[in-house]
Amino acid sequence: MDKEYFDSSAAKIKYTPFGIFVDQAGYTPERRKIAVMPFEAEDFTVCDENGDTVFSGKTAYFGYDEDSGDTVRTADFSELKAEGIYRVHAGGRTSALFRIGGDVYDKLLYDTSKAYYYLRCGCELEPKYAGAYHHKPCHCSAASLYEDGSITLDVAGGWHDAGDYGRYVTAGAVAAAHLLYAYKLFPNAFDGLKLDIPDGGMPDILTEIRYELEWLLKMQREDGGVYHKVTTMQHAPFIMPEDDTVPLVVFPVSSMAVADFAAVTALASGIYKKFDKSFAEVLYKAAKKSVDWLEAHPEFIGFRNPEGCNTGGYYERDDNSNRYWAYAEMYALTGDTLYKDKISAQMRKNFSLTEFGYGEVGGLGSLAYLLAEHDSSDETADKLKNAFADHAEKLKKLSDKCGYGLALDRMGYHWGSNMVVMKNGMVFAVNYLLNGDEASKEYAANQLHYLMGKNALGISYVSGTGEFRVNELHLRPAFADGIDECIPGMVSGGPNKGLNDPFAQAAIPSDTPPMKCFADLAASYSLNEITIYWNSPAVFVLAFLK
Ligand code: 9MR
Ligand code: ZN
Repeated sequence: MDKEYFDSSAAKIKYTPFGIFVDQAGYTPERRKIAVMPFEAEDFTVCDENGDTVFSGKTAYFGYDEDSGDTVRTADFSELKAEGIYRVHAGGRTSALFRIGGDVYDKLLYDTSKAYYYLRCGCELEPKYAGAYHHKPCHCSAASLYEDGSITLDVAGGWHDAGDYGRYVTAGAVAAAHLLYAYKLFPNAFDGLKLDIPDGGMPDILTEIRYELEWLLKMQREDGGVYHKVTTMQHAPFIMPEDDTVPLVVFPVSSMAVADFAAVTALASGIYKKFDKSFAEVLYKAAKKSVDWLEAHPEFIGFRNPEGCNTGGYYERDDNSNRYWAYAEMYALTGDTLYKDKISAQMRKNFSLTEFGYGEVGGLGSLAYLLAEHDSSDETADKLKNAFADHAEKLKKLSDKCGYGLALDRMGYHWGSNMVVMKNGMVFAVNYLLNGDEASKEYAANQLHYLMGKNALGISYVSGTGEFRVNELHLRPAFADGIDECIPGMVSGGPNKGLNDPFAQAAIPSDTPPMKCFADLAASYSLNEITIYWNSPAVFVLAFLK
């Protein structure tokens, strides 16, 4: 892709100047604090901003860590609770700066949430809200139907999906759902959170999610079918969004899109009721229409990119988890036991009940069911709670055998592995909330620590936070705007053992251990892209930990 843009950057990979790896966003005072070092050293110290030693201790030998190929030691300074700015030192090496404080997640939650505003499509990003990253309205022209080019639709709005300018219903519904659940479960994290976006008369996070919901509503057909995506036929070059003016195409309905749409609009209806009754009603009617469409169309209608189109496919092999999620949200919203039967029927099919992915959405359905009213003898509820508990126990084992505390199995180091990392954080958070498992809280924090720098490359995978952090993200406006500092709050896809693009292959030897299969290169879409559904599980985990 666009090789000429990137040739110059391929040699520019930066490696961390630090030898000891910590969470560069910092630690809240009560949380465990463990630095990791891939070298021999018996003693370590923690120094404050003035270089004064405030803590000293002995390192612990962990041993060989398979995923990184490192033999590591850990330095536990959990007892240090005083607010301040610090570095860890050992064996002549140091860590990046980090903070201890009750408010360490404030900026990160702000940034990762504000990221959605920067991804808005179909409106101007005003300097007042976007600062240096402002740009003119983009992708506002009418789009034509792939199936009949003479029919045009207004589908302006929503968020750009990722580094590209496509807008995809399943991806958008799932990202919005992660954010809506973050709000629903942890409202205190958002009630006072001002995102510096146009005011919508409700908590800013809900205003921002509404921007996506309004677009989703435009993607629904009169009969309840929902179009799979709207994109150009080919990905745009690395230009600003307003300069991407080739025709927009609306692609056919898929049953995954219909189901995810029904689910997220039902979920949203329940949440927005408190702030805007008529919007909640619009959402409910839309959800109902699509869930009825699902009933009328029991067969799976998948999606394949037609010839000549190279934008995202978001293929799925079946729609089992999607339909489950839709019925569960309708049940949660209406209490109608009709949906309970449909949920049971769906549960007899084969899919995970605890996944929070963009394709496998069973975990969202389970969450909907568990948060809905049901009596204490409800067997389905027990089954779902146990499924989350089992999932969390498996993840704990993985975390315990990783030198960096990461709960990722080998298969997890694929394209967008950081989504898996944060989804695992979500499973821990849910297990804490629904099963009262205290230990899950610390495990969830550990997944965030990894994301923020406690990893084999010592890099913070979120733009704008951390002394050594990603900055060359595969994100069209961030490349085209000519501004050195990347738009903040963007979660990079992260290590990908598959090295699925030529730039990754050129930069990284194929025998590299999975946790090190990463480079901060704008060219590499399989390592360093961003997406709306990689940010959203991070927002969820941050809201939980805050
Ligand atoms: O996130 C998707 C990743 O899991 C897949 O491996 C990859 C290849 O199919 O596609 C990713 O999704 C991309 C989408 O199709 C278009 N927008 C950018 C997404 C991230 O690269
Ligand atoms: Zn746009």
